[in-house]
Amino acid sequence: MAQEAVILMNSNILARFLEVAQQQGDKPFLIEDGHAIAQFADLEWDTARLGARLADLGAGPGDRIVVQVEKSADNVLLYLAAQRLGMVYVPLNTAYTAGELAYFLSDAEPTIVVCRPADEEAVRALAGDAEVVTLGEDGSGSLYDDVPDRGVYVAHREPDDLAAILYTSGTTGRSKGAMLTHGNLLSNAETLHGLWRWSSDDVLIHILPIYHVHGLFVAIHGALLAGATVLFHRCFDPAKVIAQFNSATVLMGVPTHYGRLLNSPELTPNACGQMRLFISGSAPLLAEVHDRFAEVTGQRILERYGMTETGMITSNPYDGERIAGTVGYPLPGEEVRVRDGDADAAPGEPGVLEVRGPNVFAGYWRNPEKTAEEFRDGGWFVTGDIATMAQDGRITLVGRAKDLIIAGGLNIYPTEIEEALDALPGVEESAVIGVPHPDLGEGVVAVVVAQKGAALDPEGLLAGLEGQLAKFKRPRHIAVVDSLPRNAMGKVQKAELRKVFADCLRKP
Ligand code: MCA
Ligand code: AMP
Repeated sequence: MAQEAVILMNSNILARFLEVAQQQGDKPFLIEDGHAIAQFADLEWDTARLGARLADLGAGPGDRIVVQVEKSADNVLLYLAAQRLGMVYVPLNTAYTAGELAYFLSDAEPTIVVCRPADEEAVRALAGDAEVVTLGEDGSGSLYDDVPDRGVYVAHREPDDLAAILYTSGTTGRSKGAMLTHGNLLSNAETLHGLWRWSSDDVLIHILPIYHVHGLFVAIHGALLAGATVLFHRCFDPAKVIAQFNSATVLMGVPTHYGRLLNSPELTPNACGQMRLFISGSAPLLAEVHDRFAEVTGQRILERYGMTETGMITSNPYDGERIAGTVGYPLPGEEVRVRDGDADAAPGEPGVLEVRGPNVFAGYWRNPEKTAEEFRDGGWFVTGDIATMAQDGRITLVGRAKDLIIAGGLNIYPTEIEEALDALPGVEESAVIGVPHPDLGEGVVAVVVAQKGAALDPEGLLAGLEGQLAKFKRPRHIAVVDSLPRNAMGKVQKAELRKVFADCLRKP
């Protein structure tokens, strides 16, 4: 009886998922190319054994596990096994270079690092005392060596215990690790479960990477909490996705995905079959894309807004009007305010959006100064997004207080690229901006000034960045100019540069 009471009170998010999984009989959890690659009925034992493997590697509750591997069913199981053991999961973009990885490893101080087999040597050189194991996209690698024939129990976790650290860049300084608790993740998943009417009859088409909040938490958690089957895609092929609209019900993507779907001849009024919900987020969805999608398919995309630090914050309504260019209403249980200085902005007037609620993270890992900077009294987290709130509470994002580029749903901080460029020989200074890109929404442009007497060319500069920055951060256009425009205070006028270079990526 005492044992049962402890299990009931366990706030480990995996305990909740396993309860749901137990009710799904022999239904598949993940299907890829028509084949079941994971079953709900196997989740208990598979995660128990893999959890035991992690325990054998010396890990326990609260220890970090850094994971930089390709998307696969084993990667999903590894995530769940880490939760089972009460570990803190730290997923990394597969595009990060060794230089970027070195920082994450030194900051997170993991007990275990899981990397791609081809990266093993380089990772070992950076991993210090951590155990390094490998996982290939076909399930190969040393992680699965010596998986014991015994399992571990689901570790007891309190709502405030950490479940994950997700690194997010900032306008200044190095990336910060956003600490997300079991309570954060479960509350957001439960809210979205009700709001978007998830049920065990749903079938989710999963096209996102599983190292960000969008693909891992919003999508995978949504399916696990509902007991919904996932059609698993490792990369995005619009024709393959459209072909599944007859057997699926929900799709989540970034605006680039919807732009590419619209450019596919396969997307026709009859193509949408069983689909009941198309969700977009992570970057602004152009009204034109929203309207064209509705014209072609008869369905209005539901746009929502969120952040790594907070999970989802607002959503257009399921039943009410989904208005293009707006991100809808604050989620139930969360409070949102739009501030102009120290006061609430008037309805319809722009200000910085702040949010408070059970979804808001526990702060930045080992960085109390940054945490303090981004919170106001009373637990309000300052998002850095500029928004308006209509009289009825509907939110429209109108800009960003932070110097941030979002390309294909991925955040890119100009400072990081400027610092890398400025360190190259012959560079006096640089300014990095985002300009409209037809596929990615925004694309990176670098404007560079050469030191006196130095000759710079774009190819040489790109070659200089090779291996330093993940490829998605590399400028798609580099202009070498005599000087940067500055205002009276000497500050570079990026708005001016954005105007000058507005059209340079229109034809990729
Ligand atoms: C790939 N490349 C990119 C991007 N993606 N460049 C800029 N921005 C990008 N987003 C580059 C690669 O480096 C490569 O360069 C070339 O494009 C082709 O790479 P490939 O992998 O084939 O690209 P793709 O398949 O066309 O990928 C585009 C994509 C992908 C499907 C839009 O970027 C993607 O999955 N984006 C979603 C990211 C996401 O999940 N964001 C959520 C985080 P080269 O040819 O030189 O090698 S935000 C979040 O979680 C918050 C909470 C929220 O609100 O959701
Ligand atoms: P990240 O730091 O990766 O979590 O990205 C969060 C940022 O993505 C937010 O602060 C917004 O600037 C942006 N974002 C997320 N969803 C939307 C959306 N629907 N429309 C516009 N921007 C969005």
